Amino acid sequence: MTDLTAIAPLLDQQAIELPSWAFGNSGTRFKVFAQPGVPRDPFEKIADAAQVHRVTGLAPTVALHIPWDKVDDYAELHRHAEDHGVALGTINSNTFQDDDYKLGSVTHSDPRIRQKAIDHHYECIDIMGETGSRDLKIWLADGTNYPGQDDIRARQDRLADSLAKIYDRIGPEQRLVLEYKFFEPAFYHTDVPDWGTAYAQVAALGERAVVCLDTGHHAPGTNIEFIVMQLLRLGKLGSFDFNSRFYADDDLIVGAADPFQLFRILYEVVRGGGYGADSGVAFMLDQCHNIEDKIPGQIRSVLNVQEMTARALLVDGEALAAAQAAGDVLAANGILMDAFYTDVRPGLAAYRESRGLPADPMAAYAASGYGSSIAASRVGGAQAGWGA
Ligand code: AOS
Ligand code: ZN
Ligand code: ZN
Repeated sequence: MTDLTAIAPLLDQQAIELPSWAFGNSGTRFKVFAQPGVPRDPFEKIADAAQVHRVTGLAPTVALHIPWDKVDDYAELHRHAEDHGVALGTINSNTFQDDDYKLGSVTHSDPRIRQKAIDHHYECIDIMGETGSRDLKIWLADGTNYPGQDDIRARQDRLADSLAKIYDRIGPEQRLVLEYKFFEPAFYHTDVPDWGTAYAQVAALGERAVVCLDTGHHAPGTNIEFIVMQLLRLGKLGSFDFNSRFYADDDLIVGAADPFQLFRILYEVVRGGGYGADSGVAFMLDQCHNIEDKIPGQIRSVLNVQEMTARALLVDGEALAAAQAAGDVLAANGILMDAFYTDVRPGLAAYRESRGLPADPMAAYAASGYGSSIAASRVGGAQAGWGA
């Protein structure tokens, strides 16, 4: 068994935010499969998310989505989260489900519609004040489907103008986090398609504007760890939306499709100072569990991140630097691969027990009976809102 004692203090700092929408019914454009026991409101979503934290110690916060998680009293939701041993995290805005936004939201040519989208973000910032959230995450569906449909440069200028108005309202302890995505729902161009555009837009805003990297939002074959390195180097990597994919924005369990890619990403995070409580880089999941059970799906996800983080923390940095300096290509590659191939699972089980957590969180959740109790007591669970 690989002894993880040396990296245990770093493992203690791991925190992975869960998306509230992962607990609701979800699916694809073809079918939403209803599951028994899914939450009927944001309170129940938080109760479910708290189960993930209870058995893993890894997921102390829950991201909300407005309006899917709209409630009358956010202070009450805040207290409810605390009572369940978790806190409310990132607030995600939504400008993609209103007829007015068919041709764009903050980039729309009509100032009335732009203002409506900006006002929605102001509402989100007000909510952040009540929930104690630090981050406003903006993902935009804005884009066009056909060449010539709109002036793509003018849209970029309108985007900058709208973001500046939103950023003006962001409090001194808060951050605006801009997420990029190269396609979908728009298929010719999107207004924030890549890290470079996101970087250019947030750099123009100021220090408290940063980029969110969703691992499913790149063209196949993209070297995502290079982007991680570059954004960290520029001081603009604000957060991750972790998930995995085989084809497009599949939103499958992180680490399921390509564990090696997750390792390479986490290695660059660790190497670039993006890991740890004070790094300013927030780890989040952005996933949907369309066919598998949702709470165990989230448990498996945070454990996958923990496993790959442990492997990344095991890379022998000194030996790697020496091999790199010596130009020893195979030795350098071998050092990285040694860490990747290390089975950290027994060591992590021992680590968990040393922290009063179950050695096997999946088994502990299954044994808890929580899944059958919610299946019996909740009728008419809510849809996640959209196959995010
Ligand atoms: C959309 O593809 C993005 O991944 C968003 O981050 C997210 O899924 C959505 O905003 C849900 O809030
Ligand atoms: Zn995302
Ligand atoms: Zn996505």
